[in-house]
Amino acid sequence: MLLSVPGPGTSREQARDHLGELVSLTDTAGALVVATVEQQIRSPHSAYYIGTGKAEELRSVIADSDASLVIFDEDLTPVQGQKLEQALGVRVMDRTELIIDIFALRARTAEAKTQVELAQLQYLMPRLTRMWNHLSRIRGGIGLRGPGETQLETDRRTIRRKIRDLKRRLEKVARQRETERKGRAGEFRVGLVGYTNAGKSSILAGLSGTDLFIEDRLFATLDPATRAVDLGEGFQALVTDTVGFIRKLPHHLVASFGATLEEANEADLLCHVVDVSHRLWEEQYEVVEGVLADLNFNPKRRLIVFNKADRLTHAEEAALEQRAAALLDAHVFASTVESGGLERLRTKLREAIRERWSIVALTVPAIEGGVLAEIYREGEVVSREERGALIQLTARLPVEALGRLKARNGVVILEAPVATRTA
Ligand SMILES: Nc1nc2c(ncn2[C@@H]2O[C@H](COP(=O)(O)OP(=O)(O)OP(=O)(O)O)[C@@H](O)[C@H]2O)c(=O)[nH]1
Ligand SMILES: [Mg+2]
Repeated sequence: MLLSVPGPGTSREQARDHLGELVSLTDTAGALVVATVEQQIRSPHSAYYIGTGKAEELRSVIADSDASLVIFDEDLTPVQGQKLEQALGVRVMDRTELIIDIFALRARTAEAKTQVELAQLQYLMPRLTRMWNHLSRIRGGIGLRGPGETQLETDRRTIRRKIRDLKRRLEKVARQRETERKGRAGEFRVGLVGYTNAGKSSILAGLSGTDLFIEDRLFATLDPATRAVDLGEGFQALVTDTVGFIRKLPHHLVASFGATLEEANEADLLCHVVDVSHRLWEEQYEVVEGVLADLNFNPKRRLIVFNKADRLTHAEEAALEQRAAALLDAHVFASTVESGGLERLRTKLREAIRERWSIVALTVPAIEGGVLAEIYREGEVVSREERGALIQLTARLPVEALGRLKARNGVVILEAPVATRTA
């Protein structure tokens, strides 16, 4: 049974869509929905979150529908969860637990599994007492007391140690990723972020012509996937697909997945993919922007991709075009199902590359091995000529690198940068 508790100021339409999202989350987790209950409240009740009267009513819905699990579309404190379970006589899950559960089901790679396990343990920590109550109830003996404080303490210590281990493992993976990224410094990198089910993986599959796991369900992707994409006209980019976001995304998960998202943060261009055919796309857009802000994302360039544009009429697209003009970032319409639906995106990506690279002629003292190495690492050397103690180069370099090189000993940049394309 699902219980949604829209807060004040939630419109009917919004409340219905939020409940719809909870139904698909539940379906993704593999549970069957037998009843849904909606309860508007002004502020959460400290014991049950909902009022005592409502809890009574829920008991009868549970009995009528034969529900064995109540899923709450909010986060419950450990105490609220415990009290509700006692009052309702069935297992109660809150939104965070449900989402973490889906992630656990979906995790395939070692890294994703580690990230999910960390989130699970952090969620479990303050709820240990409740878990123990479950166990003692199952044992069911009269007068059986809960586990002694010592047992609980031992468990807490074990979990704390496990959490530390997992964090250490993830830090190691993060360092490896960083090394990999450094090796790709010369390439143009694009990160795809967005609400779950917006079509990020479909876009990467469409751009790269490779297969990716795509599904009309939530959280199809947990691991970042990077593909080389040929953008035409001699342009190339490395595009990374990432885990999707959702409303009220558990902060444990955001924290654990921070390292994989770092890939998108350091990209040369961050594409925020929006399912523009969704009634609540604006809310979803804000949710994603909120998570990015929480993660301290600070992308060099940004582009909003209005995906699933095939579902819009021309009039709707024109109206949106006007609204989009008010947004701060550049935007583009896209569709992964229409033929040619990604052409405008490809053009935008080529433009972004053009803006980033400059071709320059420069001289570097031959003894400045470090500077030369930097030029080779960051850019592409088109020609090289040794003139005594000086080396004359023509190179294609990122604009940011030019600024840095200018400040180096003996480096002279002979020509004003000319915007150009990569060969
Ligand atoms: N009509 C239409 N459907 C699309 C489009 N792009 C993707 N879809 C569908 O939207 C659903 C989700 O696509 P995915 O590519 O898995 O979305 P995602 O953003 O990667 O989702 P997560 O990995 O769950 O975050 C799939 O059923 C796709 O077939 C589009 O341009 N038009
Ligand atoms: Mg995906």
